[in-house]
Amino acid sequence: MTEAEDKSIDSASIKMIEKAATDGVNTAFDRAETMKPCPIGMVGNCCKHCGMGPCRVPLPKGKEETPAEKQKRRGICGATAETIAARNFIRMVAGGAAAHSDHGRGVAELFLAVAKGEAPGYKIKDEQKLLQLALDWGVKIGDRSNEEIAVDIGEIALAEFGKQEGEGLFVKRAPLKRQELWRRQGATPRGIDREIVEIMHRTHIGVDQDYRSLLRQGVRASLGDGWGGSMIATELQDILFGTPAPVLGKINLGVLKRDEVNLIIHGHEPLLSEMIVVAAQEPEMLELAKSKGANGINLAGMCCTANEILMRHGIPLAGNFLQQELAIVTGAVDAMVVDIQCIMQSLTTVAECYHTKVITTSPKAHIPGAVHIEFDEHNALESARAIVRTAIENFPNRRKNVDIPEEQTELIAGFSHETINYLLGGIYRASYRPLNDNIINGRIRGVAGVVGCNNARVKHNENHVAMVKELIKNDVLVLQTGCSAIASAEAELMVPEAAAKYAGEGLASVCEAVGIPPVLHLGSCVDNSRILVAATAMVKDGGLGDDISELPVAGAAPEWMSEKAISIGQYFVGSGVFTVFGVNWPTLGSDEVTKFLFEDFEDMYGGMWAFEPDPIKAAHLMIEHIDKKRKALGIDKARERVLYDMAMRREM
Ligand code: XCC
Ligand code: SF4
Repeated sequence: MTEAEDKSIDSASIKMIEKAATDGVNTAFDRAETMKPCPIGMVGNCCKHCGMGPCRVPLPKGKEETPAEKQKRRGICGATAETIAARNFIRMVAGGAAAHSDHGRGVAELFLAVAKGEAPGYKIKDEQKLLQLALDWGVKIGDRSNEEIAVDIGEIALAEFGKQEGEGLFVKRAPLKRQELWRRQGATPRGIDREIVEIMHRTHIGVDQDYRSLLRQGVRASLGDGWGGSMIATELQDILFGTPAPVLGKINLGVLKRDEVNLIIHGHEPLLSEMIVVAAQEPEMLELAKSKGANGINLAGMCCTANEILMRHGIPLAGNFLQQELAIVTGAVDAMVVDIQCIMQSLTTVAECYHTKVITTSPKAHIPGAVHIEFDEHNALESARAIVRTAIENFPNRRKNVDIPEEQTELIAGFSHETINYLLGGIYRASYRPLNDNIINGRIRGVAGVVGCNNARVKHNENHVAMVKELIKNDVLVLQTGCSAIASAEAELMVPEAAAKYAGEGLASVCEAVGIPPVLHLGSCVDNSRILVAATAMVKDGGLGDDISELPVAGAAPEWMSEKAISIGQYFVGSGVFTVFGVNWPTLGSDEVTKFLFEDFEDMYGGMWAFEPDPIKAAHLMIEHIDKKRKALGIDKARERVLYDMAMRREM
């Protein structure tokens, strides 16, 4: 195995890692080798919340630590390893919940501007979803126009962020039993911002110093993300830009074109990218491109923005988190436009070795060395045109070092909750009944959400693909978002043919009957809220218990790295889902905190965390949990019958 083959399982990426070495370019793959993690920080035991620190609390020397020894293992202020690990953990939740929610706030602001007619170029695309939300939130419909209704919805949505008292409005979407549990545990989120600020307060020196109460606030803030900020982002994006429906797309670095202007859109918010899609199709832009010697304008997405524009417009997807630098290494990217989140600062230095222009657009996210073209939502099309023009004008500057790997695969994306409902239930009676029935009769063993990032500490895409293959082989239907979805698509798991190739017989038979892949692409990271909605729909359809925690489902992020992933995992757990993370676990420095998250949480929330770096073993932890839930529901025997039938069929 070559050095590059050790870093990714994806052949396009391997080629570009090699090209980067030839071109003398330093990437995250190189930096991960030289940057050794701090062993105390890695397990969560380093605190720098005040100027007396950083305090690095070591792990206990042996198993038999005396009280006197334990007494000494503290920060200067007296904080124990438990307090420090819990504080660090929930600050990660706060960071992640803040990122998702501030994205949601941005969408709500645009939504309101569109409703008021202050954002030309945008309009409300999904009327049905608008009216549904109006019903959910008690907004008067009558004979009011969509815009009038949307003004009310936009204002209510924005107020959710700063609400001081009461419960988040989307809490009511959860199963009743779940809502009651949250109230009992003191975990029902109030205003989204409030829960995040409260984490920052409680984790300040000398405030909350009981890891149990710290972790409860972590749950609360994460629920404000999943059932708050992220859900607002997804709902309003769907109303504005259209609810995704299944679409055939292409993926991987091979989607870049040698003879066309390549413009990559990278980041998270679809606000700008929707307009770039429009601008890039304008005849004047095409003409300008031709005048510069290009045969067209090729848009491609990266990371979660890519998921958004793929789902809604079928725009090709160039890659996931660890492929962002590699895209530039092709030498064929004329501009990479970014907004917020998961954008490597090194993009501008990598770009120096080629001709690529890196364009930042968010007032919240600047990078030295990048061109800044601020996105003005009141004049969005003009901003988008300026960006497309910058890319076109840079096309003639391409250097000799262009090499685009040919790899690209197909995928079907766009499985929103609505399409799953419709596909499985049929046109006349959209419902989750067929999914529930197939779970009850055992053809589908359960459902897993496999989500999250790439992490340069492990081989790119390897854990995602290994875990997903193992799950579908065992008849578990897999729902995906984010960079994890991209990894599976690059491995050709998101096409209907994958069912016959990789899925167990039960799952394959359902996929073939409905015509869906065994691995469904549900969108970007804020769209993990779609998984919560889907899980709730399964509960409401009946036959699988009264709460999400009774469903035969599990979650995972086998290559997680971002704080957003921790917030997502925490709201999965807080919603009653068993969730296993790979790579490393940030509280291993405190046995008590880890045990609390991995074991005690199950009694409190019905869902709990687990850590397992081996993706196959992790998949089996999920399957075991699914089987445990099947047994509790009394549907474990059905599956044995299905398997028996299949064995008999094979013998015939
Ligand atoms: Fe970022 Fe959303 Fe993680 Fe990918 S999966 S690395 S968070 S782009 Ni959200
Ligand atoms: Fe050290 Fe306490 Fe300050 Fe943290 S808050 S750096 S543990 S003194």
